[in-house]
Amino acid sequence: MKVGLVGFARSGKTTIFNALTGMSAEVGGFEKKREAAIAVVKVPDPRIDALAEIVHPERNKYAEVTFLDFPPPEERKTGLETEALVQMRECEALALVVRAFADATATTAVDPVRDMRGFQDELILADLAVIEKRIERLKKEKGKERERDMLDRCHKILEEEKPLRSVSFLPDEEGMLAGFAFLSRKPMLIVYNVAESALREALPQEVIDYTEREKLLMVSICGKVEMEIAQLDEEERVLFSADLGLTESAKDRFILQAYALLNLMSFFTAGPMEARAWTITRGMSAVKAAGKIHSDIERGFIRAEVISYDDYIRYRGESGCRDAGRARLEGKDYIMQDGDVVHFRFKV
Ligand SMILES: Nc1nc2c(ncn2[C@@H]2O[C@H](COP(=O)(O)OP(=O)(O)O)[C@@H](O)[C@H]2O)c(=O)[nH]1
Ligand SMILES: [Mg+2]
Repeated sequence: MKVGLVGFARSGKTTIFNALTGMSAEVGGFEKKREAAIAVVKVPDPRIDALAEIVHPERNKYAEVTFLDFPPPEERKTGLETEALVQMRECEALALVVRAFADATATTAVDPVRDMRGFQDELILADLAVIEKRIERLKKEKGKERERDMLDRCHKILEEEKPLRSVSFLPDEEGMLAGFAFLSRKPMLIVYNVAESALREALPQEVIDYTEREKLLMVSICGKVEMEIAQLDEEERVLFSADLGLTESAKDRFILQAYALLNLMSFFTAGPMEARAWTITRGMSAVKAAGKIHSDIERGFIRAEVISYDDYIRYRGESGCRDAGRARLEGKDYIMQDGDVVHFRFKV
């Protein structure tokens, strides 16, 4: 999963990036770079460790999230940078960092709702530009009425200052839309970057109202504190976090919300080689899930041997589950459940 950290300059993107990844990219810098910094983190999942205790695999493989930290737009220039736009379109989700802490060097007062709206507008403008260019093109081409109609409809929605995320499309439109990778259509998580002094305070009502109205999920993080925590060693981290009343790290909370936002879940494979988590969308069928591992397995799919996670742990692995009658054979259309431990049978 690829998540882009976006937002206005000095909202704390790089600080949050460091908090989430344990990196130490330069904070407060006005990077000359135009491309995003990239880091990959493992998705913490204690279920993998529990499976490994039973099968003793050679290695554990966790799911991964790639974070991109976007540089601020060039000063005096409006709009998003072309280079950044290309990378943003490749992200599966955006995390909009909004500043809710006072900053002596900031040129504007703290106003998260203004910033959320403002950035949303940037995304809408970027999408409008793409649509207008494409519509011009299509005027010179014959046919493609379906695409024309769809783009006209998108144009209208955006002109009303609404993101494409807020409306639903027909399945064949979804197919046409995919190639455009519209930014305002991407799932977006709000990262509310609070001041250390406000860690225990309730969120302002207007922020709650706005995110509810726009149906946006939000995590509240104090970037500065979380970055310091992420850079401590394990033992100090536990002590320091407990002191502040933080039970889960920013990374854990963020990833949980990102999974919810993208409607994701994990299934597992466990054997002598590895215990491994695979991330899929909820509601996916067994045959499609098999394709996540390898297209050959999807093509030659015969059946899936499925054990629910709880049973796997209770009966200490596969043979125990078989003896207890807890190992199931499922067909192509079986809907995968979170935590399923699976063996796919397939012909080559
Ligand atoms: N007080 C406070 N300052 C922060 C917090 N997060 C970031 N900052 C400061 O805000 C400034 C901009 O942060 P940076 O991460 O570089 O923002 P970016 O431009 O969005 O990447 C830096 O001086 C940070 O130290 C926070 O949670 N609390
Ligand atoms: Mg930065």
